[in-house]
Amino acid sequence: MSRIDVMKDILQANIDVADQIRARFAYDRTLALNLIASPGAGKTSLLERTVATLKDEFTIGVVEGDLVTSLDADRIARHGVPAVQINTTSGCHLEAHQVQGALAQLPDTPFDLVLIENVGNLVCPTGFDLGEDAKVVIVSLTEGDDKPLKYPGAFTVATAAVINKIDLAPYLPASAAILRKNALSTNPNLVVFETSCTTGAGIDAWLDWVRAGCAAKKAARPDA
Ligand SMILES: Nc1nc2c(ncn2[C@@H]2O[C@H](COP(=O)(O)OP(=O)(O)OP(=O)(O)O)[C@@H](O)[C@H]2O)c(=O)[nH]1
Ligand SMILES: [Mg+2]
Repeated sequence: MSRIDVMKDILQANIDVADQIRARFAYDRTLALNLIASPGAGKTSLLERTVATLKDEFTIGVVEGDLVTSLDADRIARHGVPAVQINTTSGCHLEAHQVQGALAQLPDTPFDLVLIENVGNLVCPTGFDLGEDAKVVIVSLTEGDDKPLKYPGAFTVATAAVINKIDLAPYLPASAAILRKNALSTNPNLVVFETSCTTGAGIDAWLDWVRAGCAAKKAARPDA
């Protein structure tokens, strides 16, 4: 068997499990978002902002992916929202069977919203379906405004892009406007947000998008 055949088998096996997750989320009418970003872009900070406000409106479960430690799950749990940490040891992305195992450890309740924080990496997570409704790419201004051009895959597969750390704009050569333009040149269908998880700027627009996604999922037929 060639290396390409092995990769195809791995990806197909992943899709089979992702389909099972998708079916469960469809049955429960759960909106699932898969957050992809470089290390330190602000994935957990955005999740903290999200659960802090939306936990009073929706039942939320969080799945955290990191090589080691439960630091991120601990940050979410401090908000009183259930979070399960996956440790991939050396794996650079989450796979569907890992997420399925983590979901089984969350409380046995139909969630309105499941948030999955992928391993910090703009490359490998893009190729693995986790049964989510949408991938969200987060890119911080500190990384430079050229990232959508250099790592187009993450922006191509995403439904939404969050440009984070805009509070640092005065100190950086990067421009949020150029980052937005580059993101949209890679994927014109992206919904783009500009946020600061530190000051809270732009977070309301992000939260409204998540609310709308939850409402759309609730209204969807289970087999849709
Ligand atoms: N100035 C500023 N700092 C931020 C912002 N968002 C996050 N940070 C800081 O950036 C650092 C990384 O944030 P995290 O939320 O841990 O990033 P992450 O993407 O979850 O990181 P990994 O899980 O390690 O990949 C922390 O020190 C945050 O406080 C922001 O909008 N502005
Ligand atoms: Mg994190």
